[in-house]
Amino acid sequence: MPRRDDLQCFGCQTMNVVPVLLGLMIFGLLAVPSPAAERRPNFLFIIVDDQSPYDLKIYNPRSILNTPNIDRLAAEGVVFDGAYHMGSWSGAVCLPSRTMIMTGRTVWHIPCPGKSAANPNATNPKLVPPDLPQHTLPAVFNRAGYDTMRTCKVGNSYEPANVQFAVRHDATKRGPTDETGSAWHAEQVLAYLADREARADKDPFLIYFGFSHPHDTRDGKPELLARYGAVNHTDRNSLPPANPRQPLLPLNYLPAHPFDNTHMNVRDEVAVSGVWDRRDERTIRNELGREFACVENIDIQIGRVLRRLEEMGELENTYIFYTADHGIAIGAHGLQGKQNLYQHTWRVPFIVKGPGVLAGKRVEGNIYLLDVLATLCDLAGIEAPPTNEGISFRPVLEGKTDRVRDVLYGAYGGGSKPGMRCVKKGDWKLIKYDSPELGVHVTQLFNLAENPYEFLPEHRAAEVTSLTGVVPESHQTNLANDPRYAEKRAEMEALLLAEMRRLDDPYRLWDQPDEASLRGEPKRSLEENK
Ligand SMILES: [Ca+2]
Ligand SMILES: [Ca+2]
Repeated sequence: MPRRDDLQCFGCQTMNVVPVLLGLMIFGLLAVPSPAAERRPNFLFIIVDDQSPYDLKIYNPRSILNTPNIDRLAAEGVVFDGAYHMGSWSGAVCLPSRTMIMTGRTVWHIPCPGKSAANPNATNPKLVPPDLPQHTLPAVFNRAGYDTMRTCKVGNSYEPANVQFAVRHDATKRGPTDETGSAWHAEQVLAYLADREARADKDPFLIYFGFSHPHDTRDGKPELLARYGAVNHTDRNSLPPANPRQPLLPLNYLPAHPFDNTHMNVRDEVAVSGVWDRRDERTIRNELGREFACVENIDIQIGRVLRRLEEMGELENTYIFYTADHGIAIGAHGLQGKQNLYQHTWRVPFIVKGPGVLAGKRVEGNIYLLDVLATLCDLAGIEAPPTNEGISFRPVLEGKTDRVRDVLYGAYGGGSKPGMRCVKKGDWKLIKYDSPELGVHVTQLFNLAENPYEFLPEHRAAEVTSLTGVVPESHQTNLANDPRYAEKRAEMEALLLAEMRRLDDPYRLWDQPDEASLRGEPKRSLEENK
């Protein structure tokens, strides 16, 4: 790059000869500081359906799941230990989770499709802006000149955003073959990239690369099932065969959840093909084998797309995100589904690799999936939309800070209301379960540094430890009613209430002040709280 005074001098001397041509040349030199800045970055946002971070070796060293491509992304990028979805007011946890990703808004500030009143705030225009569709991920990136493309499962997401992707190939693919399974989603992306190459399309792209698996039904490909000793079990009247190649039970496995968590009869807990209401060792280990077979296939498909980007010369200029819409239990805490707030389900896997992103870095982050929109905008040099409530975690990706917030809030209210709430700060986490209708009033307090698997007293039972091989220490338990932690519990209870107020949670729990009575209004009846 010539020095500025050289340019001025060069311009003075030659201006009389070919002024227009040289003027343009000089302008060009000044306007383009470096070749790298000419190209805007691409985005490949990979999202899988229902995956616990503990499936993956990067989060659980004892996992036998083989994911070389995801591991490579982790080695070349930033791995988040503190990535969460904010929650759900529906048994279909996908729905609010994916709506939060598309809108960058918090869980009580997003629309709720159809006639469902699952989110009581959904019809309040002050809390859920009517013009929200024009401020969603595809709308914002379309306006900024990006080519937007998506493939994903159908349903349980925010359709007014989905329809705005310029190219869209959605289908629910949970079968055991390439045409009916995860390979289909990869084929859509590969065909899109081939088409761009044929047209020599140089616009930057945003590809939303969604998979339908490992959400049930977890029908794996035969060769991958064999690796994990699993079968696509369909007979409700028999148990799947035991096989030593199957993944071990989760460390926090229980044969049943110790109490009614307000939604024990939800589909995921009683009707998933292959598991149903069973929690025996053979059923759970086989189902984990199926889960792993499905995830390994996803990893293979991701590898195909990454290789293609490399061949096209686009890989180095592409930010790659890997995550899931929420976690899943599959035997942990005696649960099967995604309708709870334990770490295996509230947390999500989250990896980012790309230009300027630190390599091989591990961070807490304390991010929500709803921060993705703000972050993508920040990385693309686009202003986040006015409706956005997320925080860009670009400073975390670039090593400028380790986290974007200190307090995390989670909600689950898809069953009996109000349902479950949790709050986390540092090592401490409070979970509360409330249903006046069911007579459920339970509080759990965990120190996650000492008890990362959220062991309960039931995890110490002989019939459990004989299966898991783990005997939790006496302090690795629910500390909510331990007088030594009364002060900590009070602090966490206050934090939870503050978060519920801040986020317009329309409910209050049994031992929280009733906002209406504080205002001198009559206390809400049970019926109104439902
Ligand atoms: Ca899901
Ligand atoms: Ca284009």
